[in-house]
Amino acid sequence: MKRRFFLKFGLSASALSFIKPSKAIDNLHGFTSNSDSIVKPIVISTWEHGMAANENAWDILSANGSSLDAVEIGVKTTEADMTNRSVGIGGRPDLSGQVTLDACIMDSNSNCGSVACLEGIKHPISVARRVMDDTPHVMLVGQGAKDFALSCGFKHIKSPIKEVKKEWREWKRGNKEKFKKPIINSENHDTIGMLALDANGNLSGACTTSGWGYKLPGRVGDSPIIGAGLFVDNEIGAACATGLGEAVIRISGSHTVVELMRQGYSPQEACKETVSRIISKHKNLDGLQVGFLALDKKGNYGAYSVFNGFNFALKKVNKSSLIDAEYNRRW
Ligand code: SD4
Repeated sequence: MKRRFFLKFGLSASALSFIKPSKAIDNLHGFTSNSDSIVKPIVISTWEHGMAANENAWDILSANGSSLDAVEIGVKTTEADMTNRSVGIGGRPDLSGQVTLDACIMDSNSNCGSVACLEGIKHPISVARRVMDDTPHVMLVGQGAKDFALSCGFKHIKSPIKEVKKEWREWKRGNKEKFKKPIINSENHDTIGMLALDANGNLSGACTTSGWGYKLPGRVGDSPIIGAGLFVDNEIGAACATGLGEAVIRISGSHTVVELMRQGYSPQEACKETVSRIISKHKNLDGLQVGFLALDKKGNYGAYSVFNGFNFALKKVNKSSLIDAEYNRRW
């Protein structure tokens, strides 16, 4: 039955790739909109914790600050929340009990910085920004990322925190097998990805996570990988991903969303088509939740996920809301 459904969907997914974008291409880069009005500033971010993160980002955006500062300050809110089990030091550890963090940031000039498998630093997003601002590199990992962070003055924080250690011990007792798929939407799916368009019309994005809970030590997900967990092209739009990173990496998810917008897809259509690609590449969708969020140059936004349950936070002038994303199927 499942296979039949997959075949059926596979067909509709490939058919979808031939659907013409709903709006006409109106310039050389293929950026499209039916309206000339631009909604800015605006910030959107993944999951409910995005509400608080957006508020802090908004403080920057509403004061004419840059989208780059806004997304960094915004996601730091979630990183600092020790009750959040999927972002920052309070996040779930790997199989060996160590919390390792992934983060990246990208600005309107296509500058980007990233850290992966970083341990013991409270704000990986700010380390990623320092990689971007202060080094000729894009990505630092593991001990190298940590040494760099310490050399920049970031303090080492002992992790895992007590509560996380306790939860890990309990998890280990109940999970004798070496490796387990995450439970959709209730485990491991709370990465914060944030996209902002500032008053000057410039886009930036940030993404930060502790990754797949109880992952194999050394595992890196999509979140610190430019093009997978996050991508920004200031001519077109920005996108970020949440969910099972392996599936996102396989199709360079966020880059795909932005490239579809370049072809004229709306942010919503681009997220939907990218989810279709993920679905068409996986025979078994068990545990495979992925959600995409996108924002274009005119402040249009969209989101779409494989399964129900994904939501995102939106903040613009006179509006702050949590929105349920559309999805392909019910979990
Ligand atoms: C990862 N994509 O490490 C991250 C996890 C995530 O919402 O997004 N959770 O695969």
